[in-house]
Amino acid sequence: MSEKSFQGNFPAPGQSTDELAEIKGAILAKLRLAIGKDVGMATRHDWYKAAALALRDRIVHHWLTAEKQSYDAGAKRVYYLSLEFLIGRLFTDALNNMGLLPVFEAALGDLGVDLADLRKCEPDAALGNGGLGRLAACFMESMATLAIPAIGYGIRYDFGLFRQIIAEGWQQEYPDEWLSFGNPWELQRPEVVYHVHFGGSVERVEANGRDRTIWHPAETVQAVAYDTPIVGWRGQHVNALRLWSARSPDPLKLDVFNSGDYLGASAEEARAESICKFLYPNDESPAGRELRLRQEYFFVSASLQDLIQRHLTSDGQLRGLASKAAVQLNDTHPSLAVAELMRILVDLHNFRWDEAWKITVATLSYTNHTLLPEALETWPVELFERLLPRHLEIIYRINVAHLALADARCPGDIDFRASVSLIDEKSGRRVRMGQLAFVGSHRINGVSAMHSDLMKETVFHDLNHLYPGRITNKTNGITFRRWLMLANPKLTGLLREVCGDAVLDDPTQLKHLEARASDNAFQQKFRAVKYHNKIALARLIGERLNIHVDPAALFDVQIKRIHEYKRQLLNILETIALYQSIKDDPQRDWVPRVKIFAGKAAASYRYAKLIIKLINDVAEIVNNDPAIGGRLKVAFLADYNVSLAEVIIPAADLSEQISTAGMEASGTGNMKLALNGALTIGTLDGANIEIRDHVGPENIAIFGMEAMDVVVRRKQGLDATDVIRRSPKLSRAINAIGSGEFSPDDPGRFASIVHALCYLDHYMVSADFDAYYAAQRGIDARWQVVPAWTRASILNVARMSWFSSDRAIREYARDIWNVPVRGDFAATVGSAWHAARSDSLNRLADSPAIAGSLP
Ligand code: 26V
Repeated sequence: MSEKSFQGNFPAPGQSTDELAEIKGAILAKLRLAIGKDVGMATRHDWYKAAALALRDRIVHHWLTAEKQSYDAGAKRVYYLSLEFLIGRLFTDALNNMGLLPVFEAALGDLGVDLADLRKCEPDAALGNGGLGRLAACFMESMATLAIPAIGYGIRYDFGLFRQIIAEGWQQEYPDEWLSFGNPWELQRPEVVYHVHFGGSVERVEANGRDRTIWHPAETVQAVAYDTPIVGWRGQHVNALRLWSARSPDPLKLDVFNSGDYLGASAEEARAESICKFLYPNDESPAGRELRLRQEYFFVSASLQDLIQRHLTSDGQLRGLASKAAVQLNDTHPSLAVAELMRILVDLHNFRWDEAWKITVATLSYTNHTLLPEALETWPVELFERLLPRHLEIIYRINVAHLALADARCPGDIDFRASVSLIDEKSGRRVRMGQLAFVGSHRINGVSAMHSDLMKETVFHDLNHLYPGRITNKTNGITFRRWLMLANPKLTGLLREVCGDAVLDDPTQLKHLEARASDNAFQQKFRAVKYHNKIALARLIGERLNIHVDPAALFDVQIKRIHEYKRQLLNILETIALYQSIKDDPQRDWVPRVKIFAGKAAASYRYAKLIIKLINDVAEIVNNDPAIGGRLKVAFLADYNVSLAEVIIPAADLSEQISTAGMEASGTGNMKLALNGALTIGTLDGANIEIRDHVGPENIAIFGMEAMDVVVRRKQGLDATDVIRRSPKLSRAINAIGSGEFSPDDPGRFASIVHALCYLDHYMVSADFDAYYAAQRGIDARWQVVPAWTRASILNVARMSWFSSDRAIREYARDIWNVPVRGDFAATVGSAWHAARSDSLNRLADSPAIAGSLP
């Protein structure tokens, strides 16, 4: 490192020389004192860590101030309980929110280090499966932005969601060792440790004329806290994401150890630590997976102990808990909170049952994220009894009162009683976590208008009758800081030109774009931004897959978990039909398309893995067929994660949201893509419906069966042979798959897919094919009229502001949590704050490609 670069050049505009020098000094100090390297020895990764630690210091100052303020004010706090937080990378997110991106970039530049390069050293934190986990991450950022005092509680998994590698077209899974290089964001809190108990027996004793229950557990595990600061937009407020790690309270079992049995001594430790070893995938029903139930109780117990201790420290008693704490259950995974809070209040703090129940219900609320029957959590009573005997008793007692209410509401109605009961008596005796969460919560929300309506009509129909008014809708949202500003800095720059800097604080300012939607000069600039982003994605596809794609082609994107109901199969069938049509008529002016897929299949979900193989087999044939002149390309990008999404989404022209109607609770990728100017082709499902309402029916392509049609058709039977006979394109595409055209090495490979399409079309792939194919040709026609397409794309951006997670969180705060939120920033923070930042963002965007997660 030369002497000259230490002196630096000019500070970035808006940053003082003092600040620049201070940041440089801080990074160098971290490199020496925290990493133990000097400049000459430092690797890129060392620099990343040093910079991250220097940034963390600055965040921590704000964190402590925010913490003290809310504590002093006795403010109500939100506790967001979630087994998943799909965070991605934090470095540029935190820099951006702190307003420190330009000065860090300049400081690092002076030190001879490229910030864009460092960004790639950070592994994606993939502590989630998909939508539910990413929503939790967006919500954490919005709660910090709105200055809501909040803590996110979850598990610090040693391994996140598996890494996906595609080998000869097949998915292979590898462990995600995201912590192997350390994690500069987290602060271990060795003093924050709770005991979590399992098993044993329950004893009834009488004391002071009252019956008391004592649980004598057989096993104890310690939960140790690790805090990650989550900084809100403009850095004014910081909240903690507190993740629990498990360890044994008696790691070496001294008596065993002294006897020389070292292996036996560490067995208990291994058993305790297994709780936080890995994240469970969304595959078959979790029933029978004891470790998953242990994870659920482990994090619920530690989190409730933590929040109760905090409450007692400030308020001294638990009577007013609900006025100071709002506990949000992210799906049913934390449902045990209902029984655990009752246990704490009744067994440990001597509350009367009825009073404890009032406190519990007033404190808890529950978000439902899916109606898929196979995804609704239940646990065998026998397992519950063995692992959590006292909790099972409590659940039984809750059920007695609850069923008495049911009997009073619908006397003699056995079916009603069975449907609302916390215990399912039909398929072996099982505890129903959805019913438990519902009964123990004052509000239950769905995640899109349609989903909330369906909750009332289907799964929770009878509970809604019994507790009317509890179900409410809170349509999902996404954080615009990550999904617009950071992912698409060029578009952000353009939006600032048109809407003013206020758009950074107030997304409704996007409406000013509308006036420019048909303006030719603006359209050109808008298209140039999209083209720039498409070049970056084309480069990535070239580097990773060795497939050459033309950035001028229509980029057609389907990125999400692979699941039958999301219907990647429908998309690939249409791809095959289009391929066949181009071959039939090569002279026509076909719109060049690139079909881009990404997504992971659960490791045990064989059919989903076969769909991945089919996509890759089709890609192999289509991409190498000279007869179609490169007008159709298929690219499956491996290892879909948050960072990959940040590259794909800004480059998309067309967003595939084609789930079987009634099956996608909301979707949030649909929002990210529309916000970045992709037109949606989709079914009337989840939040697609609200997206249509906002962007206007003329700016979205809706096709296919509606939720009611699906119900009716399923009742009629699922045989699709008639549909196929009537659709020459579909039958030809299915025949091509069935005859081994795409799998000459193994012609029977996709026989199960062909069979499902013909005879068990549960997901309506065959039934919706013709409508989908026609909608796609409609897209082709629209694409060819460039000004009209651009206008629709601009109007999508202009009209998506409502889908900000800030809006969603404001609604939760007002309707469910009863906590105040900070008003608009324009009023509270100077608007010149970010004057210099877009340059830095643009430079980041120009950096070649994302690096894969670290090994
Ligand atoms: C769970 C399971 C478990 C068993 C078999 C297959 C399967 C498939 C899906 C799921 C969903 C788990 C919950 C979830 O992630 N839901 C998603 O939540 C998002 C945020 O609310 C929402 O946007 C998605 O539509 C919804 O699928």
